[in-house]
Amino acid sequence: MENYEKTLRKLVIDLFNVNAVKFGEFKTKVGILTPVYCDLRVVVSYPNILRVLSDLIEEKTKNIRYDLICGVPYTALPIATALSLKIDKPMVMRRKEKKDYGTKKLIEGDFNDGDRCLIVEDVVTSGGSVLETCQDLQNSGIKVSEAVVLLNREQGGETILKENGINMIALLTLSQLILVLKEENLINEDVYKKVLKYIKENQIKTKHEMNRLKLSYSERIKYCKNPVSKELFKIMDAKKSNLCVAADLTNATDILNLAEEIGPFICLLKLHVDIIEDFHENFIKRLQEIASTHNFLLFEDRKFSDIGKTVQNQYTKGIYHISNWATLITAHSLMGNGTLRAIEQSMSPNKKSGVFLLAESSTEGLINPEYTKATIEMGKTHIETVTGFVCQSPKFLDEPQFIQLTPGVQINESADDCDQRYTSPEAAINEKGADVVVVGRGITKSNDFGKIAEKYRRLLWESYQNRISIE
Ligand code: BMP
Repeated sequence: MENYEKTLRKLVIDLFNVNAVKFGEFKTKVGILTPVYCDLRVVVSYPNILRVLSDLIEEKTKNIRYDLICGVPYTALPIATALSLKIDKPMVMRRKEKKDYGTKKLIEGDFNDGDRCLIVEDVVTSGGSVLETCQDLQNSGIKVSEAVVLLNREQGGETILKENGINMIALLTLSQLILVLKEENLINEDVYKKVLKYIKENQIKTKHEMNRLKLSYSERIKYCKNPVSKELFKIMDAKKSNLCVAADLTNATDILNLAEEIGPFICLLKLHVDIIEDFHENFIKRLQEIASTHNFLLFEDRKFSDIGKTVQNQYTKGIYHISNWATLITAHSLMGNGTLRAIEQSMSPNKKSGVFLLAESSTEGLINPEYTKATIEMGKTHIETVTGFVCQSPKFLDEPQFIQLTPGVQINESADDCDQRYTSPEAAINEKGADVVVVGRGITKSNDFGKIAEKYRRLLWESYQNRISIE
């Protein structure tokens, strides 16, 4: 084809002139405002544009081998038809609404099992419509691995299609299109910048990005809105530790000795401060020094669960003054949003703080999947406060910014005599979806805290590395 670039440029101007690309403020399907709207339906009225489109597609796909063409219904159907006529290759058509009478075919037209099909689409944002069409074609025995599109909105669709085995070829990207329009003085600098900003800020998350279980801790930092989550991920990455030790001892000196010994191997030290028989402020001061020396965070497992006002008093007052020293705390969701709001109001402005919401228990209690899901939904409405969830299963939480904390882990035991159930370190990470694992008596009952903590750290870290490396 003679001068592909020149033809493409003219196409952009024509699309602008027939209002197939508009600038202003438009609401997208999912309710967000976009400064650019591309509606290619109108090209059906312009045979000259259809002709140019088929020329450009022919040129762009000349190295691809295929037997059939299929347009994604409806807008791309005339484009696919124009291409089919131009290059003399047969088309098939996907039914958007399945017939409930007659043959119930998904795909209309003549084809053979194993035929290779080129998908034609007008605009790709998330790639969803292309994928639906591919699925029906594949279910009918047709092979699909290539899609040609007029406009790539550059919001992640290309990667999503790639994840699903489809190679996308675009005549134009949205940034190329607006550059031409700016150079032709059809849009001003301000509109141009607004669209670029929109593209950058509205990237659709791919399956990989949405799956916390497949991302490394350091990759997840950028998604975190709670400052403690960020800090915790950094510590975990730096120390190669996803181990939280439950220091459930009742003597302050014993806890300090334990903390000294296990300090190098943990990312969190979890306390039940109200079981300590000789609690005093110096104990907290010393613990903070050890935490700072060994770079771990202090975590009070108070499981706040009263009305907001009482929670505020429990969190900030009494003899423990938890809010002064605990970087992390736990809370129940059963009293509703008020608990989190009360905690937020009482958090010290000079210190990073975060909350783990209890979504599931390691014992067989009354918590059911509905409760777990509702707890996670509640947490998502407090993204700046919630670090993550105490949970036992990988199926409830995808979002990479939240950390799953899983207690009930021991190498040797499977239960205690009070309904606690244990799983192995490997299963906690790989089967239960834990990001940070809580080990209590598995370490505190041993006679060499440091040695056994290092063993748990190594097993947990290796399991995590295994989890993210397996496709
Ligand atoms: P151990 O490993 O010794 O069983 O200790 C587990 C720790 O985790 C305890 O401090 C307990 O309060 C806490 N925990 C739990 O075991 N299951 C849960 O569902 C939630 C917890 O906080």
